[in-house]
Amino acid sequence: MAYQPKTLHEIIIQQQSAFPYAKGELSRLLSHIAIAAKIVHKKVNKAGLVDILGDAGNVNVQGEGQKLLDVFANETFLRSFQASGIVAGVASEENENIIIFDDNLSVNSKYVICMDPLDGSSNIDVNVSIGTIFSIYRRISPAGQKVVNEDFLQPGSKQVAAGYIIYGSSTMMVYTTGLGTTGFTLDPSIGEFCLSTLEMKTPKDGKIYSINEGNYIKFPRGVKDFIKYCQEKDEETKRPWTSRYIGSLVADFHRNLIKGGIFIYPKTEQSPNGKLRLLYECNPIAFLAEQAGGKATDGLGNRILDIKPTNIHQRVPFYTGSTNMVDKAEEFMFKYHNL
Ligand code: P6P
Repeated sequence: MAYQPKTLHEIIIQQQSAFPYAKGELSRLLSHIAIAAKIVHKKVNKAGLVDILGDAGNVNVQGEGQKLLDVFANETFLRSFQASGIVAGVASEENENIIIFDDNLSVNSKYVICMDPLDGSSNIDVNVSIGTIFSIYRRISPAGQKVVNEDFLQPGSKQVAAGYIIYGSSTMMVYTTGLGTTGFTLDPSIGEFCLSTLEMKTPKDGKIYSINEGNYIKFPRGVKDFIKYCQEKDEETKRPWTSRYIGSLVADFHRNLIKGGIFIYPKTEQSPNGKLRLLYECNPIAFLAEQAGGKATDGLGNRILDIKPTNIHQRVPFYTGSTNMVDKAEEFMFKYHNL
């Protein structure tokens, strides 16, 4: 039978029918994201061949050196969002303040986006998988006016959609609109994201723990004890578990989503809120994790999606993945929490 892949567009339309009042704007927005993703895919895949590697020579709001590809990805997604006429503004990891689209179409549109245009960029020059992470909300300020910070400071539970693109051995787009977590793989021969898994489900248990053990001595006691727990021999829980950490959130999360596992970026004395950003790393990943049957908390029982943001770049300790593994890690954290 001829190759008849289900494309991203077909699935979006199919899922849109589950939203009786949807006018197709969210569907069109997801399609615009896919177009920008294909443009970034093309650049990332040529990174070693064209003059796009290395530093852009400036520093972003996080104080991190900006890579040429970071800047290219940020500009590509921003241009695509503005061209869509469906987005009123963007909070990007690469920009200190929110980006307001004040053209006639955009200022009347109802969606805002939080994004990390190219997460894991320190891995760009060594050919390790990197990713784009996005999170979509309905604005709360009235249409017709410029968006304001409050439009972006909504709890993650208010996301209407979220997802990531992982630029790896293949380029995949994984997203949710609240109807489960769905995965697509880019088929470069036809330039389309084609359905890989309609409902991605993460195992309740896993055998992979992902954490930067280089920071071990700075970890809270509960995290140190959990790491030791992972390394002890135990027939029933099939320990010792395997340590896998690539230093690219999207790649670490994607592996654990499929195989089962836990990803932890905890607080330390120096970084009391950890490193990962709530709006455009933790909230979208948490939405995807929960939609796939997993869990995402701050390590002390607070659901990531319930946290009310106060700053667009705020950080939060992040524990996500297989439900039973997150629960076990929290058991160790609670042992010392009120001491
Ligand atoms: P560390 C990449 O810079 C990133 O934001 C995430 O993609 C990744 O999980 C984390 O930082 C890695 O941080 O401190 O372990 O290098």
